[in-house]
Amino acid sequence: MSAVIRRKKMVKRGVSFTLMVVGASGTGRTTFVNTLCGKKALDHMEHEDPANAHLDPSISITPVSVDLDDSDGSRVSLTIVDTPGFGDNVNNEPCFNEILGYLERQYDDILSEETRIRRNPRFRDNRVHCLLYFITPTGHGLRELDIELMKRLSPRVNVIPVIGKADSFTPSELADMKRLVMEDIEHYKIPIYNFPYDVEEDDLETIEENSSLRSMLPFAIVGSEEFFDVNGKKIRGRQYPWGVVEVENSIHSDFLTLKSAILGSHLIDLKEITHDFLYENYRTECLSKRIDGSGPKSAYSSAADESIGVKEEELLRESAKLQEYENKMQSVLEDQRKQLFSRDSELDDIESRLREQRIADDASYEKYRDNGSSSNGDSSH
Ligand SMILES: Nc1nc2c(ncn2[C@@H]2O[C@H](COP(=O)(O)OP(=O)(O)OP(=O)(O)O)[C@@H](O)[C@H]2O)c(=O)[nH]1
Ligand SMILES: [Mg+2]
Repeated sequence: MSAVIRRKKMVKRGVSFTLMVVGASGTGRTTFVNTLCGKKALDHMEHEDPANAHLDPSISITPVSVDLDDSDGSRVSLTIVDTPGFGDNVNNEPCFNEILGYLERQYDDILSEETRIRRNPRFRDNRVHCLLYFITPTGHGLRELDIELMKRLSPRVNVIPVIGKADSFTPSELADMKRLVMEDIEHYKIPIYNFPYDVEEDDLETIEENSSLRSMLPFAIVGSEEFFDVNGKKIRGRQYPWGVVEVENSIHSDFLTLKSAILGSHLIDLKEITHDFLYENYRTECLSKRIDGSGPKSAYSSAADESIGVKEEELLRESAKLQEYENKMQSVLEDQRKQLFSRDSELDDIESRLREQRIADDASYEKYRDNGSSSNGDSSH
């Protein structure tokens, strides 16, 4: 089945997709999500002091699900995973680990589900199919923090870099920023999702579409939760004294291109890469760690241990059942033996009574015979 037909079928039925947004505090993640969903899917964090936003203990990773119906009748059941924004000059390790840990836990869940003897029919696959990384709009390419985080996350998830609040750049600044970011990504060999294509195998349309999307990386995003009147039309945008930046206008931002790529044309590809490549790599890593016995207790080993545990439990249950059956049979045998024993003693009784009877009968017969012979003798005289 061609990818296009499969995509159409899945989109018609309503396809599920999980998107994660990651970036420094205040880069516009929440605004973007609400723009993408066309409604207030997420609330903005209320930070007492924005400088300490990343330290807020109440921030935890909680996925939110939204059903998106497109005008063409397709439906996407979208799960959004917003992550805590991190800051500068502080220890970002807990925040990084939390994000990476979340991604890996979803793989662990699949691993243990795959090795279970009895599958859970209500199991939910929560793997993240795409991660939008909000680069801090500094104008100077990537910061060390951005490089480190993208490098660590890319082996686990399809990372698409975006520049949030892109309206803070002039067009030439934005072009420079995009170029610097891509140079850094290449230089540090960060394996982002770059709309892969194969010149030998893919059709011309796919090659053109993907190379055009690749040339737009990182996508320049403008988000807004407000609408304004532009030439009599209600437009989602950001109002400035000199005019309105229109979110869905491709001259003003790449928002619409990104939206139609992740929720439409490349949705299936992102899901397939997640399953066939990223998850498969994770599985292999866990498996080889288990065989070597090296490294920390891997997710696979815990999945396999769990599976062994389940098998042991089942064996124990079976053996308890057998023991119960054996006990039952023993008591049936015992009953039958008792019955046989009591019949034996009944037979003995009858036998001894018969024997006594016969002795008594013999005695009376002899008495009778003796009496008979003496009376005969008398008559002969
Ligand atoms: N200029 C401009 N400002 C934006 C844009 N998107 C969001 N903002 C503003 O930036 C501020 C932070 O936006 P949020 O969406 O809350 O950012 P966040 O990344 O979710 O922030 P935290 O969750 O607090 O880390 C808000 O004042 C937004 O109005 C944008 O595209 N352009
Ligand atoms: Mg937010």
